[in-house]
Amino acid sequence: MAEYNSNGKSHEFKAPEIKFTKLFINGVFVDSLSGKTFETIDPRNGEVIARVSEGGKEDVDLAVKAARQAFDHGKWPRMSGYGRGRIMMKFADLIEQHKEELAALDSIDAGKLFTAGVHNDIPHSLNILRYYAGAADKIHGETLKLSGEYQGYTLKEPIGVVGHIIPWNFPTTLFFLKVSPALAAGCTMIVKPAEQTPLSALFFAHLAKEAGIPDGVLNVVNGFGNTAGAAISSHMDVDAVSFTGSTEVGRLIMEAAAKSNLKSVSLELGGKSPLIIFDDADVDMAVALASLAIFYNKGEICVAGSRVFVQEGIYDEFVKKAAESAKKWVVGDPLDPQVQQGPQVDKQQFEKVLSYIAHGTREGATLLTGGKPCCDKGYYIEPTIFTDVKEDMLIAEDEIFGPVMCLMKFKTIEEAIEKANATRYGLAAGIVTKDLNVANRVSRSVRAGSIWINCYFAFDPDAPFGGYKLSGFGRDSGLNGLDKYLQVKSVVTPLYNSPW
Ligand code: TXE
Repeated sequence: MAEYNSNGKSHEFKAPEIKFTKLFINGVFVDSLSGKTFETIDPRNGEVIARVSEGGKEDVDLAVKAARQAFDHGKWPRMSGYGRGRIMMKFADLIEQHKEELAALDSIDAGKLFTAGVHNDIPHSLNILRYYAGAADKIHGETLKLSGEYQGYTLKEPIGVVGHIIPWNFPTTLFFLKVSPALAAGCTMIVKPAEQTPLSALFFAHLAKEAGIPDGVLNVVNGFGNTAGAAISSHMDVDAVSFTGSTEVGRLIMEAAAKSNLKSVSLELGGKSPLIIFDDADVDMAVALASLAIFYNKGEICVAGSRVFVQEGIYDEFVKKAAESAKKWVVGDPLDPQVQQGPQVDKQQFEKVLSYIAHGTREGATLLTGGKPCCDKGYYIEPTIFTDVKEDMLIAEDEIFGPVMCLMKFKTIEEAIEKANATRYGLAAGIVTKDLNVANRVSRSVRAGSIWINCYFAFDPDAPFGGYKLSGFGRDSGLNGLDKYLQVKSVVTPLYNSPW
């Protein structure tokens, strides 16, 4: 229980009651056909929160059948875009009414800060849902002049039944980043949340029904990756898969798509994003930005600024202040509004991060601060900073997905660009400078899908988001985010008399 300050009023906030634990198929909550369930664990203490129905291949089959029926014969794809948009707006209003309860669900399931849920994740998700609700009646093709005796036009049609496979680090935002454009396009869908965070998606499914989204349009099947997830990516009747997760699983999904029905695939995968800080930066501001870029959400962010390059003129001052900032960073119960960092999502991620920290020390990097588990129980890790990091060290190459900053020094802009690009990933990058020429040059030279200049995590529903290189392909967010849920059809007709 914690104090939560809402609109200037302080009140006690309790961990939420768990209302939904079954699969959501064709508009009803059902047990899995096998009757199996799995535990979802509270990373604050390692205790079981609830047992959740475990979907397998046969449940995915049922959900896909419901989605197929809703797509082929239901009203959602045939309704006007305006009509879909109105229902989506209502869906958003209902979520807003439950935002504290929903934020708390992600807090206990994923270790995410309750205040961040209420002030960032949920408002951002609502913006995304409302943005696409507004776009639903603006999906149109082009008029084609064509050559000779013909004219034509293109139609944009929903791609069909979509599978969304989502990870645990942003269970709410990623749900809406995938589901909203697919709903706007007129698709029907099956969502598989991550096994670590099955709870909030079920609540969203319940509210979707209350908003008037027809049965079969939005199905949620919880379960494990190699069973439920694999059943979606290899399904013959799923037309597209949108995935966010690890690069390894991204490869498996492409392979399954290739071996089944060549479904369309979009992948948003890992990252090792550079944050490049130039000599002219305000050091205090740069330290605040760099701390946020790696410690926010305990570093469990695909765009985390995990490689921080600092120009030599301010390097020593930056190192000193970054260490001070990390030591003051408050780690603890994510329901407590004073806390800045909760626990890693589960034991596996906790151990993975600690093993990278141990490896960094063995590789010869200097552990400036942090590096240890903290708090009496649960999966908490101290905000950690390494200096003397070399580009070919594992901690500089791999996505650690934890609160671990790797600090490196550079001399020239050319060197910064080269080092920033010396990674197999390409999801995001940050630049801190007052010099517009430097910012322009670096932003055009770094091979990454999002560039933030003098800011970080500046997400917006209108800004496309996705990766270069092993960070994947396809874009979420923005009007580009609709493309993967649409087919383009050309319709051609003779201009004058038909030659046939
Ligand atoms: O990811 P997985 P994990 C990175 C991060 C993290 C690492 C491992 O570095 O430490 O990946 O995390 C489903 N077919 N990211 O193991 O396995 C799975 O059930 C179909 C970055 O949790 O990729 C879950 O729903 N689906 C990332 C989803 O894939 C499968 C966010 C993601 O899990 C499957 C998360 C299969 N064979 C982790 N196997 C980001 N880009 O933000 C698993 N899944």
